[in-house]
Amino acid sequence: MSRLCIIGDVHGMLAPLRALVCKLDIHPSDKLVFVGDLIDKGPDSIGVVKYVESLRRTADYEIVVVEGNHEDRMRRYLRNLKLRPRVAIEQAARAPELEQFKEQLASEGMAFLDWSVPFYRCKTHDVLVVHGGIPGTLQDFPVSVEEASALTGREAKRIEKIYRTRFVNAKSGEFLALGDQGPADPFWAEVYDGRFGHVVFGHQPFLSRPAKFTYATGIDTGAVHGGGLTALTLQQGMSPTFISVGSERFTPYVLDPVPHPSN
Ligand SMILES: [Mn+2]
Repeated sequence: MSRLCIIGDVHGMLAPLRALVCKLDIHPSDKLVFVGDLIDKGPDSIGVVKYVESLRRTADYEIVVVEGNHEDRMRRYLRNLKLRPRVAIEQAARAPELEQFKEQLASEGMAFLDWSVPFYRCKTHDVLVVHGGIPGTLQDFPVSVEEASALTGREAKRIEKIYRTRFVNAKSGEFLALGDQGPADPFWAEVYDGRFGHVVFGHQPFLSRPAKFTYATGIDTGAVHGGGLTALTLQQGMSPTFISVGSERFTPYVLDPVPHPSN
């Protein structure tokens, strides 16, 4: 029976990633999916990308990388360099790691951004994998990655919120930028009604153990903050299983923690 293995935010933590892939013992009929944010914050982003690319070339199972807000930021930077160089210069001034990482990618000849996808829907296991979350105002979800890539303007902007949704407006369900939330505004997964199926997501670290909501599961256990790296494995007819490995703290945990759902 095939398994779907979904790995949380790696953020340049190569050693835990290698250990977790080893522990997962992935078979040819399985599929390995990343929730995004392979890069930034941690010690070895380029090492992680190299490892994932080499797995993709050599492993006998399929690998999918869903983009996180950090991949999205890199992609925007590369696009701006071509189309709006002045904006790219401003971006690089704020975040010098962008230019450095671009150079590293180029010298390694790596193109993971060309094959990463904005989301992943698995019919067999009936889940939708996104990096961040689903704002309550999102009424339709693209049926395919192709449909999503063809979106422009407002429609594209609306769907791009899935990379970075955390809190949503208590009344309207609208996306709130980090820091704009008030005490009454819920974390998106607390109020998500399951309209696009069960969602597996990263982005928001739930230190040391994954978070199970009614229609969503958060699997970023904060590898880069010392909380370990976690995979969720799904297999038909079996209960979902979490498999984790420990990690050393590289970056302190500074976000407002979201309370764990009671389960
Ligand atoms: Mn993220």
